[in-house]
Parts: sequence; structure tokens; C-alpha cells
Amino acid sequence: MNHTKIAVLGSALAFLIACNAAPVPATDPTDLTEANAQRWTVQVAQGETPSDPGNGQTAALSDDAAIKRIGATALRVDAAAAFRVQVGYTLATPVKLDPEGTLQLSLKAKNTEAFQKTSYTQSPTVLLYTGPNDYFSVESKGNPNDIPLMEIAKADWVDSKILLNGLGTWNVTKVGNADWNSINAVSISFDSFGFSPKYQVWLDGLILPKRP
Ligand SMILES: [Ca+2]
Repeated sequence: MNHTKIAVLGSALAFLIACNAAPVPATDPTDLTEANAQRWTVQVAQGETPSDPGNGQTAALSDDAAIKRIGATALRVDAAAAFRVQVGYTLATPVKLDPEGTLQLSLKAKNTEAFQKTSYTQSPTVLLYTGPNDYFSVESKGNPNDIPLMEIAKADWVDSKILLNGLGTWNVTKVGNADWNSINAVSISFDSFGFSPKYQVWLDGLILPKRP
């Protein structure tokens, strides 16, 4: 074997070792969370009373190339306080979703407090909008011990495959005149107990089950 072949084999071996060390899958081109933070919006719910110490707090979005599940980046949310945060994405044109399809979403979180599950919000809740008051509410049922999925995501990435027919581990509720044939926006929200701590959430691999 000559030196050129040995060099080629060496670099191929180094490449394989590098791949094994960091097996990050390539992203799907329809992933709404890939290098896309500027297209997302974020809202922070305010406190229940005017004197609530969480009032006026904010959250920021960024593309995180270090902590990610798929492709080059994940959508990172830095919440300034433990309040309900909602991130949103408006599609360029309305799409038809398959009501028997599977929505994919990977989640990770860092939070010294606990994520909430209340009568009005699950962590996370995914809303698929036809109009401002017409949407499908898709809420994680939590694990068998009734722990919010975002709590599980504090330990490691949670790869959710959400059955839009509601027969899986997520409840799907139609609100108003929501229509699977015309979905124009998606939002994802989470809520945390406590007042002072900041928390982070990472979203990745968000793929809607579109149909022609
Ligand atoms: Ca990604």
C-alpha cells in the first residue's frame, strides 16, 4: 500500500470517528425550527395581578448551534422569568395537514423550577391555527405519573411523535372553526412555577404532516 492510499484511508477513518462522536442527523428541509429564529415570535404572559413580580419580563429567541437535536441548530428560548412563554410561527401560505398524520417535535429544557400543568395550560401546548380564534389545541398528556413533558425534557431530549387524531399521548381539541385544510400558524407554549428563575427551552425537528 502506498502513502497516498494510507493517507486517504487515514482521513476516511478520522471522518468515521468524527461521525460516531457526534451523530447529529441531517435536518428535514421542512423543519420549521432549523436556523429560523428570525421567523419566530415570542410572547410572555403577564402576572395574574398588577403587582405580580413577573410583570414586564421578556424572552429571547436564538438559533443554538451547540445544543441541538437535528441538523445545524435548534430554536432556543431564553425566558427571563418563570412565566408562560408562547413562541409562534406564521406560515407563508396556509397548508393542509393530514388529520391522521404525525407532527414531529423534539424538546429539551433547563429550569430550576418545575414546569406547570394546570387546568388551562399544559407544558407544552401546541396550537395549530386556522384563524386567531379558530385552532386545534394539542396538549401533551404527560407521562403515566402525570408529569409535564417539559419536566421529562429537563433530563434529555424528548422526541415527540404527535398523532393529530388524538389517539396517542397528546389530546387534540378543536376550538372554533379550526380546519385541517387551512392551517396558517403554529404556536408552542410552556409555563413554569416560581418567580425569579430564568429558564431555557430548545425546540428542534418541528415537522408538520402536510398533504397536497
Ligand atoms: Ca435543527
